[in-house]
Amino acid sequence: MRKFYITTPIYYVNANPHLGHAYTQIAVDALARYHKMLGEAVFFLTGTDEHGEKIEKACLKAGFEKGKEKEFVDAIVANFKNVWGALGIRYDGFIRTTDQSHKKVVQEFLEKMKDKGDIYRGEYDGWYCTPCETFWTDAQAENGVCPDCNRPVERIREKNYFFRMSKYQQWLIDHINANPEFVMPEYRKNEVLGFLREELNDLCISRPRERMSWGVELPFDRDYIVYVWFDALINYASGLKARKKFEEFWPADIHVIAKDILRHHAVYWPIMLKSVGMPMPKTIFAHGWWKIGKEKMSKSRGNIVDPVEMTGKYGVDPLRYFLLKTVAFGQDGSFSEDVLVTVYNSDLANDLGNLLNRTLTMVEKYFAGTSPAPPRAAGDEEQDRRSDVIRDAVRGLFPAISDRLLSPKLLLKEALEAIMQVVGKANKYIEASAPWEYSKAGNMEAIKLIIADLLEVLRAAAIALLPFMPSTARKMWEQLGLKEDMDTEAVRKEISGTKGPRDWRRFPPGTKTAKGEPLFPRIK
Ligand code: ME8
Repeated sequence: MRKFYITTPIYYVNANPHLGHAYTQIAVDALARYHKMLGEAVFFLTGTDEHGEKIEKACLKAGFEKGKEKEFVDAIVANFKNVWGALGIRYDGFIRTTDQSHKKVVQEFLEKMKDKGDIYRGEYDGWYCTPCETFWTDAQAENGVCPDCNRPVERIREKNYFFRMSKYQQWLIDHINANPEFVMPEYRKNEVLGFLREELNDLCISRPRERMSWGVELPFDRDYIVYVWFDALINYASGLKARKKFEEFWPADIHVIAKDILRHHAVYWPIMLKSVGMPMPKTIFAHGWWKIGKEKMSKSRGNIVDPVEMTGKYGVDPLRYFLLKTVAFGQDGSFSEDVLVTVYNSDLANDLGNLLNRTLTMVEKYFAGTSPAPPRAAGDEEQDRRSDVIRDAVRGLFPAISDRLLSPKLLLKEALEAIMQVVGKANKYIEASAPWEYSKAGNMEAIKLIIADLLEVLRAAAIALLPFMPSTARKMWEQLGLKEDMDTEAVRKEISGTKGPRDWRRFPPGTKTAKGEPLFPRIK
């Protein structure tokens, strides 16, 4: 059985999650669900990054004394888990960097690196950006601000431990060039190769305990705490080890992140793995940012959108759909509630919801709520031709989805577009076929053909939507009256898209349909 290991970043717990975090979760959830449907062994890891100066400060600011950090982070982690639950995120592992099992793995990594001669002691004299938890040189932090977030940096002069990254610079360049899918999308790969053109500095990987004590101790010097990014990146290994899944799932197939943490993932992380002799991830995929106007949505800017508030207003699946359908994965998007409402009304209420509603209304009207057996032909050549076009569209749907979702480009938007194109074609098919005219002319064969075709489209669309809008897909299935369990392997695996005659006419004739409430009532 093929295995598929996919991860999200582990988020800082200095505040509750916002829409940007929800975006990564939803995208990874959809991909993990898709791979599970294919019958692969899937592990989806997420979690929280709980150490470091930023969390320590947030904790003090929230009124918790030093030493009470765990109480503070426990409360926020509980909120993260609640939000993921509310958004229908089904992860397989949740790693917290405060887990004992994680700390142990971090220390093992450091011991190995030390043994290899990749760690040495020196003096750090440079800048530090606490919001980004990142060290910068004089040249990088020109004018005293962080080149990533533009906030003031702090001068740090302290004895510390360093990791010999420079030793691996050429190896990393060669690895990226030899593995074109290692950093995706391609424009991000070029960005990484761009910063690898400059000489790589060794990385400071510790903080003296008297300056910053909230973290994992260096195993070979208890006066020091591991640099929080070093601690955090190792979650991808410790998260599997804690669940005894390491042997089965290592290395990651895809680490999904946003572009703000590309350098940490595409430079530090591979070099750390190389140093300890572990296999490399296949792909590091950096998606774009959700912005408000031109500004990145972030806690510190205070321009955040609460995903739970959005789902309260519009529903979980519409939010999932909107986030994945309106922005190509990799690009930035500008969030606007007005656009969300427009997309909801046009795609979900008018196209998808309406197709289900119209079709089931016709099943009731013409066939007393029982699905007709498709006739061989409509007794009208033009109608037969239209029917063939719809058949081909449905047959092409699952292959189109696998082309897009199995592509290293992770074409989530395009996969949803493929589904919505078939839905759009089916709505047009109703207009072009005008069953009400056949009814007047007494051609019931044509009506049977049209309805059977539409039910076929809806059944396929429900399966195709499962990774993206799981509860909508189930509601569609229920209203279609389908008795097969959607969770059986036979049904779920249809999505893998082998072409052939069995892909068509899977809707059982004689099915009692169960038209219900509209899936997506229009929003005024
Ligand atoms: O960076 N648009 O944690 P973090 C899109 N702990 N995605 C966004 C976003 C936005 N406006 N804002 C946040 C950290 N994200 C580290 C990671 S991993 C070993 C350690 C998402 O809480 C996106 O996935 O700042 C981004 O990479 C992540 O949240 C950063 O979360």
